[in-house]
Amino acid sequence: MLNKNQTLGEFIIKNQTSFKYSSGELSSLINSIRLAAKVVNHEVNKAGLVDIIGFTGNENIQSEKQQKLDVYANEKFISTLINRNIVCGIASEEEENFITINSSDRNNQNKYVVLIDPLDGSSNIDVNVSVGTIFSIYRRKTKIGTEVSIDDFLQKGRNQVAAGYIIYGTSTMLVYTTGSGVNGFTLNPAIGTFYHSNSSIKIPNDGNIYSINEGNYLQFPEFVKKYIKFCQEEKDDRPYTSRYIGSLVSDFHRNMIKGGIFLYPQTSKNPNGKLRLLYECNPIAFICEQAGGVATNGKENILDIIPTELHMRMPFYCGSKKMVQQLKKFI
Ligand code: P6P
Repeated sequence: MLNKNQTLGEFIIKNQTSFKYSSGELSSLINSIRLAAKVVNHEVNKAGLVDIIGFTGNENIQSEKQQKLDVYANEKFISTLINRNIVCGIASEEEENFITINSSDRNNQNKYVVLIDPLDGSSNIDVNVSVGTIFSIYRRKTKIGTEVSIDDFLQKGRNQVAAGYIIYGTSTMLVYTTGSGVNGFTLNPAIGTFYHSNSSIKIPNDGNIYSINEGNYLQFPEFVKKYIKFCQEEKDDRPYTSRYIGSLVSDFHRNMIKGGIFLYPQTSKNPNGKLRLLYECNPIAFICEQAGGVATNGKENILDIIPTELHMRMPFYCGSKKMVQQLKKFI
């Protein structure tokens, strides 16, 4: 039952006992993400007014031009997580290697690692289009009190204990799951509080929106070209509508609410796809599946893929179950 007067903090406390690992740590971890989200939101919303837009002149490890807000968001989320001393390791799109947080200290009982895309869709920052933060949380695999290792991060998406995103759009929303459904919280900027605005979000089983960067059409695999033509045919429930923002969180969020499919296939520029498995595909796939949708790389369920590298990329197709099933018929 949706109680729009319920704050995110109250929701976390109320649902903590239902979470099988309920030790309070995950709750305070989600709370620290909530705090960082407010801080980043404040900067995103005034980016046009201060000298924080534009390029830093540096490149991140993806050799993508790093925008100042990327760096700011990365620093904010990492420092908040470290200051709260809740996690034993962090991996970020903006950091070449994972960060360990005094995990070799035998007194460090922290058992979670976080993987994060601190500001996804950053190419949209300068043109005032919505961007987002994506996070993924796992329990460490290595023994508590020992050094965190890469194995703690290279876990398949099925192992996630929680995942979510913040969308800095016409309103700022935090959407997340701990494996018992998907809930959305909208920020009231006047008082800096997230309120429960969407309860147990379910993605429509079918839809008529397809989201893909058709500029890459000539480079797509044949099955994707056939599917796009299927979407454009005039027949029964088609042509579908094409909607593409170029910000994964925004494109996915719209499709989850209205029904639709998001596609980022492999291209000649990105032969393994552009999106990163660990901190873009897996968290979005976990949320999608929890909302009743499907996420695949064209061959297998995204959540079953065993990662081999921290920043590995993956072709990504996710959304309404019937639309993904229709796509698969062309493979
Ligand atoms: P393209 C943003 O840079 C991002 O990582 C995702 O948020 C988005 O879905 C995709 O890349 C857009 O890529 O090649 O269409 O600009």
